[in-house]
Amino acid sequence: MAGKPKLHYVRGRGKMESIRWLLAAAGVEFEEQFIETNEDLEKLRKNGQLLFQQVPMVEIDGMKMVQTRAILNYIAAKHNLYGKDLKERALIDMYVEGTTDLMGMIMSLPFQPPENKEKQTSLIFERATTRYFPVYEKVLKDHGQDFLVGGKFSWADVHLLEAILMVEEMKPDVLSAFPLLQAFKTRVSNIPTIKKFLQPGSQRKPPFDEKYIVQIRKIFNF
Ligand SMILES: N[C@@H](CCC(=O)N[C@@H](CS)C(=O)NCC(=O)O)C(=O)O
Repeated sequence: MAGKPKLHYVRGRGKMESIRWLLAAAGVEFEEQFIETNEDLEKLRKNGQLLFQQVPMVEIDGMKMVQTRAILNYIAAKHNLYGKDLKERALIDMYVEGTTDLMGMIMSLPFQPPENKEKQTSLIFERATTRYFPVYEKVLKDHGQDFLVGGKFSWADVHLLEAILMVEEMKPDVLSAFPLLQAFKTRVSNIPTIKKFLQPGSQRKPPFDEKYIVQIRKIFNF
């Protein structure tokens, strides 16, 4: 039997967090090897472990996978969270890319110059409530099903819940105009694997704090 996947990344959310979410949702236990210093990163690079000299890197099924999207695709397909046919997969891809764009705006916020932060924060709320969340609310309304695609729990649901919780950390009432997304959030949060991941002490990571941003800058040299 293959061992547990081993995740190589910093001790924070970043690009690895959606991978942690997806593995957790699939009920897969995983190990984490944290990169704490630039030397740790350089060691991985020098050992030829990182195809493009970047992390996330996940050791899984005898591979050393890099590129976040490739890793997520592999896990989703392997654990049957990627639709039943090409058209469902296309929908899942579109929904996931939307939530990825929204989460990308949030993830870049701590790295913005201070004078940009207020503007960027307003833009995040505007995009969440006028561009992204209305789409998912409408999808749920139009088909009347519990999950976004094919009436079955998929990667798109996992990713949307992750995005909702990220925006709610900044603005707790952000779902006030989206009743179906509120119900969706409760429903998906109560799926046993997800419920476990949402408990304190799980491998889910907190948002970056200022101290951590300094460390990240040192690790990646920027
Ligand atoms: N396309 C890659 C980008 C990965 C990436 O930008 N990783 C950053 C850390 S989050 C990194 O390793 N930066 C160092 C570098 O690019 O040299 C992915 O999605 O995984």
